[in-house]
Amino acid sequence: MNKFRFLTSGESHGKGLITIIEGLPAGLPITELQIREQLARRQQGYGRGKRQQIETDFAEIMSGVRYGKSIGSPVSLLIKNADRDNANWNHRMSIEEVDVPELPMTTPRPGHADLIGTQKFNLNDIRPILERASARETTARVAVGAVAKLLLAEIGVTFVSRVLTIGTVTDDSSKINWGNVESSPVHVNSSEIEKKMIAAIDDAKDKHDTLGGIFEVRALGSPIGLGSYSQWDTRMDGLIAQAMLSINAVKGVEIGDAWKSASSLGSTVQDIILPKSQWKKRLWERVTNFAGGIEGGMTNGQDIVVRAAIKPISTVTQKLPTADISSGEASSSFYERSDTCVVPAAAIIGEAMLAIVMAQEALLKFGGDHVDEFTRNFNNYTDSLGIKK
Ligand code: EPS
Repeated sequence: MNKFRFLTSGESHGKGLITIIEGLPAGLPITELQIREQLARRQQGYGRGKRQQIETDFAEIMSGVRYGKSIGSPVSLLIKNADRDNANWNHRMSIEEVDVPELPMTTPRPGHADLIGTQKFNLNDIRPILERASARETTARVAVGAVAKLLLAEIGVTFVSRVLTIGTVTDDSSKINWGNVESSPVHVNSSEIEKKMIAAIDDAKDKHDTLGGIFEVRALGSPIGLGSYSQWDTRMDGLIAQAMLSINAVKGVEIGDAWKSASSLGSTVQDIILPKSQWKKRLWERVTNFAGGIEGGMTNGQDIVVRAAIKPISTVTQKLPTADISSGEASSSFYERSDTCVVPAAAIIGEAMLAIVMAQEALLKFGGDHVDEFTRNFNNYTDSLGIKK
C-alpha cells in the first residue's frame, strides 16, 4: 500500500482544478454528492466576493471508483472553474499563444505572493503567480479532505469547526451548539456575536478593507497513538501545524490551550489522569483537555483541538502603495475582485487539512489495502487497549 498523499494542479481562472489521491484503500464507499457537500460548505460564509456566486464547485470523480466504492487505484477528481467560461478569462489564461497578449501586471500587492513569485520564477508578469497562489486551490484540498473524512468515519472519527474571532469580535462561548455553528453565515456559535461579526465585515467592506480572524477545528473520536515522539518529523502536532500553515493567509497555529498555558503554572495546565474508580465513559479518563488531544507528539484519544490565525487577506479594494516591478517607480497596487473576509471558509479548509493529516497517520498506523483490513486492524488495536466502542 502506498502512503495516502495527493497533488493538486490548476489556476484560479484556468480551466479547472485537478487532484490525484494515492494510497486510498479499496472498498470505501464514495459519492460525488458527499464531496459536493464539503465543497458547498467551503463556498459559504458572509464576506466572500462575487466569485462564489459564479461557482457551484463540483468534483467529478474521474478514476479510482467503481460501483460507488474505491478500488485501490489512484482517485482523480476534476473541478471545473465556471468563471473560466467567458471571453476575458479565455484570453487572459489562454493555453495557446495569442496574437495580442494582455499587458503584464506589474504592481504587486504587499503581503501577497506577487512580488516574490516574479523574482523566484523570473517572470515579468504577476498574473501567472497570483493564479496559482490564489486560495482557489483550496477547493481541491477540501475535495481530498472529504475523501479523508469518509475513510476516518469508518473508525469513528468526525470533524467540526467554528469561527472564534473576526477582526476584534470574539466568541467566547463555552457551550457549543454545532448545529447553530453550521447554519451561521459566519460559522459562529453565538447569535449575538454573529450579528457583530457581520457588522464588522460590512464596515470593513465599506472602508475598502479586509478582516482576518481565528478559527477552531476539532477531530472528535480521535484514535490513541497517531504520530510519534521518536523523530521530529513524526510528531502529530508538528504535522498538523504544517498542514494548517499551508492554508493561504494562515499565519499562526495553536494546539489545545497553548497561548494560555504559556503564561500559566505548569501544575495547572496538565490533563490529570484519573484513577479507575473515577472513569465514567472511557478508560484512563481526564477531566480537562488543555493539550488539545496531543501529548508527546501523539494523539492521546481526547478530541484534537486546533486553532489557526488567519491574517486579513492582502487583496484590499483600496490601492496600497507599492513599487512597479518594470520601472522601480512608486505606484499603487492593482485591485482584483476578492473577498472581504474568508475566516468561515478557512475553518472548512482547516477541517479538510486536519482530516488529511489524520488519514495519513491512521493509514500509517493501521494499514490496510481494503477498508475492511483497515478497520479490522483498528479494532484489534483498540480491543488490545481495552477500549470499548
Ligand atoms: C482569491 C481571489 C478571489 C477569491 C478566490 C481567492 O477570486 P477571484 O479573483 O476570482 O474573484 O474568490 O477564492 C476562490 C476563487 C475560491 O474559490 O475560494 C485570491 O486572490 O486568492
